[in-house]
Amino acid sequence: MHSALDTTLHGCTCSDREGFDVELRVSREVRGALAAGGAVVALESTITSSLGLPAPHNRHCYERVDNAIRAAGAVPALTGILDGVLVAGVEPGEEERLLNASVKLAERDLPVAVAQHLAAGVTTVSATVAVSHLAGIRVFATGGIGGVHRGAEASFDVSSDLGAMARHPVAVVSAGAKAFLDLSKTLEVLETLGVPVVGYQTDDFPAFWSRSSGLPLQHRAETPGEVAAMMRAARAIGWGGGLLIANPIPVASEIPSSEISEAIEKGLAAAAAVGARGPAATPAILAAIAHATAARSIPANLALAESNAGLAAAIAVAAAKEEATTR
Ligand code: PSU
Ligand code: MN
Repeated sequence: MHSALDTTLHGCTCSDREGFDVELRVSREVRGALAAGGAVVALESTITSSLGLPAPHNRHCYERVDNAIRAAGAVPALTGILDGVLVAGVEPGEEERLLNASVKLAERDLPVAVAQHLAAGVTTVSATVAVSHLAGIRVFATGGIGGVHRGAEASFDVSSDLGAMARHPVAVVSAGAKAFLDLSKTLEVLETLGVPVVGYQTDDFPAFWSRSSGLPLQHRAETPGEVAAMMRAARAIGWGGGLLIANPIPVASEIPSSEISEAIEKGLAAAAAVGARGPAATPAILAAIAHATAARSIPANLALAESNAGLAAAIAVAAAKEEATTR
C-alpha cells in the first residue's frame, strides 16, 4: 500500500506500515500531518540538550518552541537518533531521551550512528536538514545556525550547517548566525554555496542576540506567504537546496551588540583557554558566553528560538495552503 507519505520520502525504503522503518521513523502525529498535506516544522535537538542550553533552560526551550508551533497550527517534529534509528517527531515520553542525550551529531555522523545503533544522539542544523529532507519536511526552526568561525583562515573551522543547507531543500528559520562567528565570512560562504538568505522584515543580517549585525542582505520577505512563494519557486526552477530565513530576535529580548560583544570576547577566550576545538567548540563558547553575561544570554536565546518556531509554523501553514490550492 502506498500513501502520500511514501512519495515524499527520499532515498530510503520507507513504508508506512506502522511508520517504523529500519533507518527512519516518522512519528505517528507527524506522519498523519504529512499525509494530510498539513504543516510540519522540524526541530533540532542539540539546542534543547545540555550542549545547547544548561538545564533546566533546555527543557523550557523545548516546551516553548513546541507550544509556539502548535499555537500557530503546525505539528512539531523533534529530530534525533534513538536506538540507531533517525527520528522525525517523537512519541509521547521520548522527548526525555533526547533532552538528556549528549552525543552531538552533524550530518556526517549519521551513517556511523545508524550503523553502530547509537542509543541516543542529538542533531545539529546540518543533521536536521538531512533528516527533514528524508522525511519530507520542508520547514525547520532553530536558534542560530553554525557558520564560519572567527579565525577560520587559520583553523578552517566552517560549520557543516552551511554545506547541508545547500544540499537539502529545507527552509531554515534562524536568528541569523551565532554572533561569536565571523558573520561576514558566513554570508560570503552562503553566497558561494548558492543558498538564498532572506531577511524577514529586515534588510540586515541578524546577529542572534542582537537584531542587526550591520551586514546588509539582498533579499527580504514581509509575510509567511512570501516565503512560501520563494520555497515553491525554488522547487519549480530546480534549486535542490534550501533557503535561510533570517528572523531578528524580538525587540524586547534583544541584547544590544555593544553589551554582548564584550561577553563574546570573554567567551571566546575562555573556550580557547580550555582548548575546545571541532564539535566541542560551539557548546563551550555558548556556555562561556552564558557565564560572561551572568546568564542574560539565556532568556534571549529562548525568546529568539520561540519566535523562530512561530514564524516557521506560519511559513509551513502558508506553504501547505499554497500546495492545497495548486494541487
Ligand atoms: N545555536 C545555539 N545553540 C546551539 C547551536 C546553535 O544557540 O546549540 C548548535 C546547532 O545545533 C548548530 C551547531 O547546528 O550548534 C553548530 O555546531 P558547529 O559549529 O560545531 O558546526
Ligand atoms: Mn566546526
